[in-house]
Amino acid sequence: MITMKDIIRDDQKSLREKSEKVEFPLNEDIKESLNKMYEFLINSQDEEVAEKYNLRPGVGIAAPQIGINKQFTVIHFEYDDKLYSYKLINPKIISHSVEQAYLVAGEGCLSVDEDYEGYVLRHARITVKAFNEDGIPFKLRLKGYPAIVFQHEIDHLNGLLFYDHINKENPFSAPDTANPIS
Ligand code: UDB
Ligand code: ZN
Repeated sequence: MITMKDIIRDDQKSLREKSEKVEFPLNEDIKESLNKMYEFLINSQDEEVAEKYNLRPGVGIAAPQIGINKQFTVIHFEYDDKLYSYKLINPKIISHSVEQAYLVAGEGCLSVDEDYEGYVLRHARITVKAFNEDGIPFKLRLKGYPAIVFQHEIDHLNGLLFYDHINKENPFSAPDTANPIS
């Protein structure tokens, strides 16, 4: 099983590389990685398992975070009574709002052990195109917190970390038009 010691931290430069597209049909290694990443999210959200193995409660994890620089990510969380549970291969934001949004509490990351305070400005609404494990394309329209999570994970596939988006001079500045999400 994946535990925190398997997760690549932000002092490793592989986390800053752009990941390569995945080819279909998926090979067994990638299928196994997807399953292990999903299992990590489930385990990390289970209070007993998380305590036993010291797991942070994850809502998403991207392949570069386990040392695989390929374009896939797994997302699993419930929000507003809706389940967001996806294995995304070669995901891409194909359109986004001009309007921005940010989490009032800021962001963290499984790959970042320190706290970085400040607003992470992101697109308020996105349309993501991705492929499932069988190579079938699908699109998702997301807003609010789910849109933040998907952008955070897709950023990892491009070598970006949440604190890259924090304004260094003024970490808690945001345009009046940006949506605070609490
Ligand atoms: C997370 N989890 O998984 F509101 F039950 C974060 C960590 C870094 C704190 C583990 C998280 O926000 N969990 C959470 C939030 C709730 C209620 C709850 C659990 N990530 C994913 C990550 O690092 N992926 O690479 C960081 C999130 C910050 C904003 C979006 C993703
Ligand atoms: Zn992250």
